[in-house]
Amino acid sequence: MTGPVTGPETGPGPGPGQVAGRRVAVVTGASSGIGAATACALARAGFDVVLGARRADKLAEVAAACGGTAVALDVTDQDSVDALAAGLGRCDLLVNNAGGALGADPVASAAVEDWRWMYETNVLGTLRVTQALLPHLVASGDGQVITIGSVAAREPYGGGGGYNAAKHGVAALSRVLRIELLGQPVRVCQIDPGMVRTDFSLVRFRGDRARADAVYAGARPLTADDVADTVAWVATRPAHVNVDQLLLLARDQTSAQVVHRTG
Ligand code: 8X3
Repeated sequence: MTGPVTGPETGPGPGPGQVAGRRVAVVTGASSGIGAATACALARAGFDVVLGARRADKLAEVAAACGGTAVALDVTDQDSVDALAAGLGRCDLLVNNAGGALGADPVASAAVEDWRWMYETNVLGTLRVTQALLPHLVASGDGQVITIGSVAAREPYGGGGGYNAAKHGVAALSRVLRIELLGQPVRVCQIDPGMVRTDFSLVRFRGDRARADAVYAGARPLTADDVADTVAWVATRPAHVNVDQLLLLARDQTSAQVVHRTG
């Protein structure tokens, strides 16, 4: 995931309507997991990558490993997002990856604060960054927004309440954006992964390692690199091709809670 960049020295050549020069990709939540792997995959694909996240030390490590630029970013803070946008000379691709789940409690007893955190990071965070970078994306002549959703954006499941609501919100935002940008030189894609082995479940279960491991027990989940590879594929289609929505599941998973396990 975080190996040195071995890809081309120059970015993908300018297509019709594209601004010349190396293309710039911004990845949020890039200090670990899918975000970190995506930043490195895009660097290998020839993008200049700007990595945003709150954890500065971890972020600097990942940025150094993939030859990108680390920028402290809190998607729940408008000033932080505005500073990111103001510091960019250009932006051709935005990968909205920051977000996550907190808790798996039933609706009857879930903490409103957990729901608020999920809504702030997933939905409003995506809204803030997208709004802030949209002028750059339009100006690039061939912009693209790729948002990391979830199978939870498509299927409700018991205990998924707050995360389901947040990811359904993200999905609505992404689809509406696609409609509203018709006629503009900006593609919009939502990639919905299922089970991916990252810190996602550890965060969700507040550091309970046994509970987090149980999510993946006996199955072969996707890796962060699998998702990153898909993001890079979407980002390198020709400018007239818009992959609108993509559900990405492990072979061992057919829906949110149907997983084949051995042992
Ligand atoms: C994570 C997938 O099924 O845990 O986005 O909600 S799930």
